[in-house]
Amino acid sequence: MKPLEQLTFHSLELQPVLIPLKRPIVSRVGSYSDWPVIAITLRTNEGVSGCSYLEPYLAHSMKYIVSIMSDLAASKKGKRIAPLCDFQADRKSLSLVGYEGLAMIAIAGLDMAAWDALAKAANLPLARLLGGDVGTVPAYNSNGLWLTDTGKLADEALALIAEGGFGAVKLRLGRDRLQQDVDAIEAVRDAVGGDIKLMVDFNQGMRFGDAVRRCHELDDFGLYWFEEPIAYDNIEGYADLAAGLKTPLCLGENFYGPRALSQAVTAKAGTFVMPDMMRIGGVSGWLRSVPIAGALGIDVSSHLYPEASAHLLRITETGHWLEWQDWVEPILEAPFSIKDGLIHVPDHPGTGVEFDREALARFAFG
Ligand code: SMN
Ligand code: MG
Repeated sequence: MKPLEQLTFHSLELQPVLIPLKRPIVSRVGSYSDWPVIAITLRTNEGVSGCSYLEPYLAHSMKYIVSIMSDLAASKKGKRIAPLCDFQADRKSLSLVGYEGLAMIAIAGLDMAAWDALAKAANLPLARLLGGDVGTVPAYNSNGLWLTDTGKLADEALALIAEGGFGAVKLRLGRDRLQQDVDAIEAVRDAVGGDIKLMVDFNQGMRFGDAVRRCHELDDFGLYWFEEPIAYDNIEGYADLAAGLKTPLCLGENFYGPRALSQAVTAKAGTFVMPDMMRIGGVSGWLRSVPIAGALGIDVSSHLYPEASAHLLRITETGHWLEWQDWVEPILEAPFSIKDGLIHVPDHPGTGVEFDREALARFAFG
């Protein structure tokens, strides 16, 4: 094992893939039958490799992100791996095209791979490198219950629960008419019974006025949270909604960096937050953001990226729910195990993201 201080950047390998989904996504944010992923391998001069991935939703966006990441990589050759320093410097280097969007996404991908390399070099799981420990995190299953045929939701909900002994699942809402959303909720509730927690996600599908009406009409259904009823950046709208509802409001998968999270929680825009590793800025972005929520006593869940997120939720003061998806599993060597609704963070060096190289070749895109 090489001493940590000698870990220096050699090169970046970026492999865009398109993975078929078992249950195609149908939501107010879009419909997808295949899931685009950029597999990232950061090679160091000392032989340790860091792995991470990005899930940028739009297959054609992968070439833009790869291009930004390649430019960032060129500036790092031979330099020491120092992700918290690089996070600041890389953001500054791209600030003239904006701190958010593609710039942040590219930085986050690199950052997660750099932390994975550091943890492997230290021979520690990421949660332990950060001063915490491995163990379990409560998870809800988010693999299905899209805006699909309501008649099929009951069976799907039962199948989702059986996938890992889950006690919580997420249902997507925002159909044209209130009654259609009510029918979907009732179909799932009747099938799973009263004890299963039911999160619902509107995927920004409503304008403010419609959201006021729809959320109040659904406020007595015992739902665990209302996620993103309106456009993600309408922070005043979220604060107005949150103030008038009994059901907790959840947002955050579209926070780009610590300031976005800070502004939202300061404005009381949500009861809960759920940062996404790709948008919050990778491990460094998470470390800089979530203590703000912690200090305010606001619970923090994750969005996508179950492996890296699980490590971080283990060290998050107000860690709440991990969003479980298996969409990237076809390219992973060793997916994390899920039992009794808990994800198990393995006691292995790094984040636990390692690629099945044959699968990467099979799903190669572009
Ligand atoms: C979501 C994630 C990925 C694709 C579509 C919708 C959703 C979630 O917002 O929170 O899982
Ligand atoms: Mg969501």
